[in-house]
Amino acid sequence: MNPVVIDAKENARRLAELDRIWCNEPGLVGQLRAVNHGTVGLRFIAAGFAFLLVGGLLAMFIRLQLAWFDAEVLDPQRFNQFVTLHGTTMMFLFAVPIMEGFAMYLLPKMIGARDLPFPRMSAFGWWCYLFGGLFLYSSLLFDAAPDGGWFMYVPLTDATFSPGKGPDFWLIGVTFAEIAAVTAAVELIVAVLVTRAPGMDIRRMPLFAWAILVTAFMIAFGFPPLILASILLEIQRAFGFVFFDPALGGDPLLWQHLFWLFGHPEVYIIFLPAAGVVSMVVPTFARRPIIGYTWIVLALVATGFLSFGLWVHHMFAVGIPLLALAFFSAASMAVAIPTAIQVFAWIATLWSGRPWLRVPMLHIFGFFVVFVLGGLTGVMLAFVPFDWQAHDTHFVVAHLHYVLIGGMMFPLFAGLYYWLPLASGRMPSESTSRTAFWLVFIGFNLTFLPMHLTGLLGMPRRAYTYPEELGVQWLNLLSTAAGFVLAVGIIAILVDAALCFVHGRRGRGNPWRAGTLEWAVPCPVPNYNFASIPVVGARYPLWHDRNLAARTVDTGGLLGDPRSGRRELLGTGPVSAKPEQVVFLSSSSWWPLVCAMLIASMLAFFIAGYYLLSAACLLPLAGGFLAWMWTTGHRHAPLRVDAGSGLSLPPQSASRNAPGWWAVVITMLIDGSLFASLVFAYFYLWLGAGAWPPAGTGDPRLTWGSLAALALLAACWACSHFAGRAFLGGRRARHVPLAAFAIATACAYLLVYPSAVTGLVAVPQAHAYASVVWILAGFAVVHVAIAALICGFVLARVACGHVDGARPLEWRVALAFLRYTLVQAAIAWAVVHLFPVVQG
Ligand SMILES: [Cu+2]
Repeated sequence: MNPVVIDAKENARRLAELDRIWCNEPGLVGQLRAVNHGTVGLRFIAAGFAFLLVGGLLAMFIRLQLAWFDAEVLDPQRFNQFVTLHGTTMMFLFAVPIMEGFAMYLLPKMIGARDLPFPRMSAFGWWCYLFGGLFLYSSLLFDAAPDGGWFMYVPLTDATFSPGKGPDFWLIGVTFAEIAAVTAAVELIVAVLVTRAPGMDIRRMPLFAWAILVTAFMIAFGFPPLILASILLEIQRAFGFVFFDPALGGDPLLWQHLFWLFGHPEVYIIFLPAAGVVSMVVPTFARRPIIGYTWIVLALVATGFLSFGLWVHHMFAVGIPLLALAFFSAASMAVAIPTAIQVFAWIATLWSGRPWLRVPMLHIFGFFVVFVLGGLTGVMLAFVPFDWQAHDTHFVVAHLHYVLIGGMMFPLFAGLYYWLPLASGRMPSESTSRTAFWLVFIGFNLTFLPMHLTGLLGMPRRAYTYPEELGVQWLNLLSTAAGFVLAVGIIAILVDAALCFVHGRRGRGNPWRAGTLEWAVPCPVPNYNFASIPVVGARYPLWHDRNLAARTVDTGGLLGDPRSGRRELLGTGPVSAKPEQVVFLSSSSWWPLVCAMLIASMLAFFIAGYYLLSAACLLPLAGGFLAWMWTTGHRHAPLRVDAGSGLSLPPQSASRNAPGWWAVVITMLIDGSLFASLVFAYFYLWLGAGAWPPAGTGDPRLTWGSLAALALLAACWACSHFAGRAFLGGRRARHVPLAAFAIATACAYLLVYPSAVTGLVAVPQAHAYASVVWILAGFAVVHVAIAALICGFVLARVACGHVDGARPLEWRVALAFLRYTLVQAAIAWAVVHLFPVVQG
């Protein structure tokens, strides 16, 4: 892979052509259609900070109300609404999306890629996030803001105790915004796996990329339980199903389990990217490679696993068996170990380097102090007796703010100041940024340190006021006053960062003399990042090879010649990072916005109670997605593409490790986690139920209808299997009818199965058993329907000549998804029809 020498005139022509291919279209229309990772990433960051300001404003009202006993700044209901919206905003609309924004903006630059592998999906995710957030806040306009807490515990939030629309706004708005988290998870995992620069094998990946990889997997397994819980609760509220109603076999604790199955990993979903930022900033300012790279990677992975075993520590007070308490208590303490490993590695790196105390480093020191304090109170709370003592007091409020603000916000600001010169091409003001840091640091500690004390003195959390006898009013007044100092500091940082884009001193690229690849892009950053894809030979490529940055503006290397006229990405092997494929990306498009708007109208109709209108939106939505898929990528790519430097590679449609293939694998993991949560719900309810199935549904489980449905699933599998073999063998005359027959059997299943289930449990509202059986069956039916639709789509693609035996990507994707849904439907069948028979 030797670069070719290009003369200056040709180089300039190629750079201009690259710019033409990768730039957004001009004007407002161009902004609405933009899909570039730089644009979308900055949008995520901007929207995240906007939501931070709104959530912070709510916090200021809360603090004013608590400043003195018996204050009447907010009435109790408003107080609950503000507490709910504050928590929800910070968790769902600020902490997670903004880190995804950082990842979307930085990751491709860091791993030497030109864009993320699914640019339209990133744009779509951003619109969903924005609309979801606006949904949540629009509840204030209808005077129907949710007030059940950010954890939305039932029965407080069911139709009996919250008859208004508040919980609906929460459940639907948050789930809508979650689409962004899930799509970003798919996108970021695939980007890290197959679009790294040649030579960046897994031992050379930047630690931020590792952190994002682990985080994205955690999102893939952690968010589905919450999404499922939200869907179940919304179905209970809208249609009277009874998953959480103990009078009819349901269990309110099911909500708590599902919620914290998400909620605890969520803490690490927020913390790990921040830890990744720290691992990038520390070596630069210590001016030496990080110490303990492998240990940090292992710690990240270990944290990812351990964090899923901890959810019950949020439920120590609800009445859990003692053995389980002991296990979750020990696990909660164990998670301190991988975190401590990372902290030691950072400190060791600083110790053995020559630390350079600029503003990003100040925030890192703030992080060390605050996060270690928060970690200590976390270990205290992991002791069950102490947890019982401090439960639902302001001690917990103090702990969680120390962990989350210490663990996330200080690293976030460190990263903001660290990468600001990269994004803006300018330097922030040193004096303003230092002052702002001290305001934040002092304001934060004076706000939350006293809360440990007020909590131990017995001040309950989530209560809108407290009695004078508690004697905590002076401490609360201090907290409130300091809270405003903190707010001023944060606003100062955001204003400073925004002004930097306009008034900052013009810098050269790489002002901190960092060693990682994102600093190799020229300044200002071109839309295509790298004129030719860099080849990496070390963990800190810019320290290893001093000419690398200069070479990235030369078009003599990989993908330097934009002769296809399309957006191209280099695909590499997941472990070795050897070049494997040329990935053709989509450019600007209306479809992400159109699809997000269709979903928004569907959900708006649903909240308003117009269920038929809402269902009617499904048809245009499916059309929108099909049109999107039809116009994706490069439909006539040749079988070999000249990638420059004498390298000829297949396009993604002919490659084994195509991004689309990995995307469907990850999507199946996410969907499988959703399905597993549902099966968990079934068995959880079974464990708590007296009779399962309850009296009155005692028909034989193995009806003819249900057996026929199973037979149809098997027939569909067999046909698709033989169709797949015929397709790869190029025997089209056999493959098309077989595939069509597979689709036909799937459609027959869709007709037969619902009636078989109706025969088993007629009324879903009668009992939790009936409710959960209906959802399991519905889940299988919807999935098989989608799989059939996708298979039909691919058959149409085959007919148009976009897909064939030599370029089988879409066929492989459709077949994998079909088989996955068939297995899933068979498992659902076994749970619904076989399990009651087996357990007698
Ligand atoms: Cu936790």
